[in-house]
Amino acid sequence: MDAVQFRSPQSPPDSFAGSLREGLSKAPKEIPCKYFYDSEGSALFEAICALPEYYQTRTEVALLRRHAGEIAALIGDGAEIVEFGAGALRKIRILLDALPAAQAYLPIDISGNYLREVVRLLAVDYPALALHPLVADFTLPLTLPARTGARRAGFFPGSTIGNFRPQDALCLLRRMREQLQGGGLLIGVDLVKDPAILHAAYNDAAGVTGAFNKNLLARANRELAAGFDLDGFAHYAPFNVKAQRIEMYLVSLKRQSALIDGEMIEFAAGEAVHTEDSHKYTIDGFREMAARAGFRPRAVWTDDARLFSIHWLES
Ligand code: AVJ
Repeated sequence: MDAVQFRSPQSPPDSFAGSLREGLSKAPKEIPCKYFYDSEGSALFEAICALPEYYQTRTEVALLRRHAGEIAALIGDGAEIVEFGAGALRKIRILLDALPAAQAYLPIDISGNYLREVVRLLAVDYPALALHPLVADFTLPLTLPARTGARRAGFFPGSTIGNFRPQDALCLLRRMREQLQGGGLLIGVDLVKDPAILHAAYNDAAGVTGAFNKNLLARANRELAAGFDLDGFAHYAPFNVKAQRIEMYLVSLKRQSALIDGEMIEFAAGEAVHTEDSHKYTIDGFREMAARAGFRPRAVWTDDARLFSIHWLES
């Protein structure tokens, strides 16, 4: 008889334990990148954002600051801002400071704890703003409450769109367009550039990105007592020129095994676990994709070195 039916009940596939078991049972092995962001992982990501090699955050923040007035004029007064994945408060604050007449802020995030903190901090500085946090995975279909503001505008900074394969990114943009109920989307998109710059950004000298990648294993040890030997894995993040994306892997340096959610997972020496894709776009390539998703690409802002872009897409 199949041994499966005698195994203890397993965790649901949408939990960390269930996803990990499922992803590590595949060939090739993978772990969904959304599991990077527990509190340790979020702190490591904050550290990445401050790295000299990681140009993205500081470039996007500078663009938001420089063009905040123009962006605010496009969004208009009395708007309701929907943020897909409540990221760094720094960015939404730039937007809100430029939009004194904004009516409401709806951050959508999988972490209820993080959302509570966001709301607590913003309530102090923006007393006139209605705050409607939504604990949800915005990558899954979800119905937003009916619009209360004069209009709705979406905010999706940080080039999180790069984590999705182009086909999935297209679907996600389509869905966001529906959720925005006629409103526009302000979205940050990392650009294709010299591969050496990209490579350095994901292979920093201080090893913070490696620690961020390995946090998936550390998290499995903390939450699931998986027993991973962190030194038994290498961080590997090459730029795939043809697919225009950084690919991140954890490579097993030896033959080893780990117990995940009741299942013994074997790793061969040299076997890779795919942990993240970070797609890069040209400005025109991204505008084309947005148009295919039903948006009308309008303004786009970029820095002199063309490292990063922010797009305003109308419905
Ligand atoms: C948050 C998805 C934009 O792809 O650059 C940073 C995550 N991974 N270093 C990115 C990340 C490794 C980041 N995003």
